[in-house]
Amino acid sequence: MRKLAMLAAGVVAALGLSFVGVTPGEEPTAQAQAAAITINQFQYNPAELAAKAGQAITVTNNDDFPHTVTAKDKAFDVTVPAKGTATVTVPKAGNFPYTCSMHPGQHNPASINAS
Ligand SMILES: [Cu+2]
Repeated sequence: MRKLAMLAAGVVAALGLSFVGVTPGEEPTAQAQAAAITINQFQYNPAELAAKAGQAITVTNNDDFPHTVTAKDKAFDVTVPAKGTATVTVPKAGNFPYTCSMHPGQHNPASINAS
């Protein structure tokens, strides 16, 4: 009987710990929302992306050939392999129009607005 009581206490303690682990205030909701760009048939989507300066932006290329995400002012210049992904980081706040250096003029106008 004493063993059973100790076992029950252990279960309660374990449950108590797990409840502490899921306290809403401890969830990482304060972090910046994930930012992402998808390239489909030469189209950057979304055409205008809001992000934070320094935030990692995942770019997914669904096309069969590589593209780039190249800021007009060269603040960033990333090649995204065919059927692959790359990460763009905007170094500072501001509005950064960008295009693809491999197919200039063939992509939709796009920009990242970093705050
Ligand atoms: Cu391109």
